[in-house]
Amino acid sequence: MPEEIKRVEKLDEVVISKAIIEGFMKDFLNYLEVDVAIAGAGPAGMIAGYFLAKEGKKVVIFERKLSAGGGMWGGGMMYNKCVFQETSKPILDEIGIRISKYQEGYYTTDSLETVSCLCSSAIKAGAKIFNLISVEDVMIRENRVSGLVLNWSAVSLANLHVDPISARAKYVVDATGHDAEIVRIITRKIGKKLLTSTGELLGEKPMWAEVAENTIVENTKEVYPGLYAAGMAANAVYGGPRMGPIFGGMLLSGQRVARLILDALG
Ligand code: 48F
Repeated sequence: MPEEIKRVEKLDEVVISKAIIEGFMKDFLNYLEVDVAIAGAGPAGMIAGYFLAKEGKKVVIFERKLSAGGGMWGGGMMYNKCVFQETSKPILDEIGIRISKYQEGYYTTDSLETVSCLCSSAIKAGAKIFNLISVEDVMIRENRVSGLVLNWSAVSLANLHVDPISARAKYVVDATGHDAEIVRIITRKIGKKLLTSTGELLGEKPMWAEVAENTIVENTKEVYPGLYAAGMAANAVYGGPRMGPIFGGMLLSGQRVARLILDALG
């Protein structure tokens, strides 16, 4: 005898729609005023969100794309493995990402497992990720970044003329990767006012994994009052090289930015 299939008494499409809209609006309204707003849900942004939320801070991450994870999904040249070095192992262990030792000092992970664990850990720690939303500008008050200006990514994709809305934050993190999009907005609109040697964005240098993986952590700092750069954006701002498909520096940079902001928040 086949098992009896349990039937749900009633399913109303409009109730389903209301559940989505009301649930989303509740979240969205709640996260328009936060301790930390992060642009970009790549590895650096998500791990920063994880460490900040873990300490009880109210954190929101806005991600332009449908999926979080940035440049991690494809490993190196679409071979879906990520490489990590020894120093990043404690973070991988904390997040519960399984690692394989390749040789002394080199570990590999499955890139899909890595992204999903980072994303799930950040969210479970309390960071809220909104996907499909692009940061298109910043708010500045008294020479300090005080929030992000947001629009649906679909608006720019469709080239629509639609005004954005704004979210206020005590601190903002540019974790947008190679393009350092939020820092570029400052240079474009405010001029040579960055906390770099020239006041300008110094630009990413050619591939050199060993140097890049160290400088990325040093370069993770305040770029303009109220605005920090993390991940590849930090090397782009301070003239560090790229490192290719080794990802430990991204996690260490995300952890460092969280520590710096936790100190600043007091
Ligand atoms: O590019 P991405 O993964 O940056 P990351 O965290 O890590 C870099 C590595 O993936 C890799 C590397 C390692 O060797 O060099 O590239 O520094 O993630 C950046 C995320 O930010 C989103 C973008 O879609 C991606 O998911 N993003 C970029 N600009 C915006 C944005 C924006 N203006 N608003 C919202 N999200």
